[in-house]
Amino acid sequence: MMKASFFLPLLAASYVAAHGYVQKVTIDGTEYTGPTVDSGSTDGITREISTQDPVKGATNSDLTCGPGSTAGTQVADANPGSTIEFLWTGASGSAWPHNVGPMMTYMTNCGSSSCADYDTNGTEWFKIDEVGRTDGTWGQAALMTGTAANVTIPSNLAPGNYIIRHEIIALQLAQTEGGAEFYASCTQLKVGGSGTGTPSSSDLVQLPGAYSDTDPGILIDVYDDTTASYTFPGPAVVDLSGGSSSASASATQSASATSTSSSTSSGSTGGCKLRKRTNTNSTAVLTKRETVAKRPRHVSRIMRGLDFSSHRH
Ligand SMILES: *[C@@H]1O[C@H](CO)[C@@H](O)[C@H](O)[C@H]1NC(C)=O
Ligand SMILES: *[C@@H]1O[C@H](CO)[C@@H](O)[C@H](O)[C@H]1NC(C)=O
Ligand SMILES: *[C@@H]1O[C@H](CO)[C@@H](O)[C@H](O)[C@H]1NC(C)=O
Ligand SMILES: [Cu+2]
Repeated sequence: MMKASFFLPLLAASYVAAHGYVQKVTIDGTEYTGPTVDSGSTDGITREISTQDPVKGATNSDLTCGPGSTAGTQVADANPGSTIEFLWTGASGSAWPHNVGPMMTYMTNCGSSSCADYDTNGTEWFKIDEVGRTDGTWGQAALMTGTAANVTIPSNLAPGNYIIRHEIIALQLAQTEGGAEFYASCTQLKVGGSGTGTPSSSDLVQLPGAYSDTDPGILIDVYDDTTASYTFPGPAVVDLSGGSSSASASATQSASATSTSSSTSSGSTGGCKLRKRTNTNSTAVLTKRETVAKRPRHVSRIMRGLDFSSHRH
């Protein structure tokens, strides 16, 4: 990853408005497009967000499903082993602008009702995938060429209603506390099949809740040592392979929380640790519209060297 020592004001200015969102989700080849940013549309499987701007602060309530997220009226069918492609672009359709930082995928069980009616406030998530960097190149960088991020539904996941949450953390400003940019997107699924795997309580975290602004994977100078192993924030990737749905809900999982589902990953597994949830309130409140908490507008203009392709803002 090279760090240019010069500053390109025109380029930077033209990029200031470009962050992004999930424009399209493709499930086993079936495409689901939209809704677009701030369109007011709820006709889709992916929850609409109010702005393409990043969420700032690890405890921001918008971390759950993105800024001002609103539930969609649709759910998509998926199965254990399904491939889900998340195509991130700018709100205008331009390419995804960032290339440093992890991508992580979580799921939450919506219970017996459709995820279209599910309030995610306080819900508990388990991590199914994480992609870091290999030899100095982040998996996220592939998105800049219009490539989708691909995730596989765990092969033994029990059937049910689930939201799948794809998250990008852009770390180009993360050497300053609060500088990390969080992008999250929630897509509503109904998972079929005959899997038996359910997460154990120690796999479950709240979002926000699982991260801190001083986590080593969130407060980090990614240009310092570009080949250093990366410590992902949040819990370890869940291992559902041994799960039987009756026993695993309270089972204590032993040492090996390995990432069997992590197909595209990174080799940077060092330091992944399990985090206990901090709040056990998992009461599901069924409302259509998620509560919107306004966050302060992101006004940072720190220019600390301009990466060849990612903007600073
Ligand atoms: C995701 O899958 C699509 C379709 O097979 C492929 O074109 C794309 O390159 C994949 N993305 C990555 C990051 O490998
Ligand atoms: C749990 O959440 C429900 C619904 O939001 C709320 O009524 C209840 O007070 C919460 N309990 C705790 C312990 O936070
Ligand atoms: C989430 O629920 C908690 C507890 O019921 C409540 O205090 C909080 O305001 C809610 N947050 C949002 C964003 O709705
Ligand atoms: Cu951005």
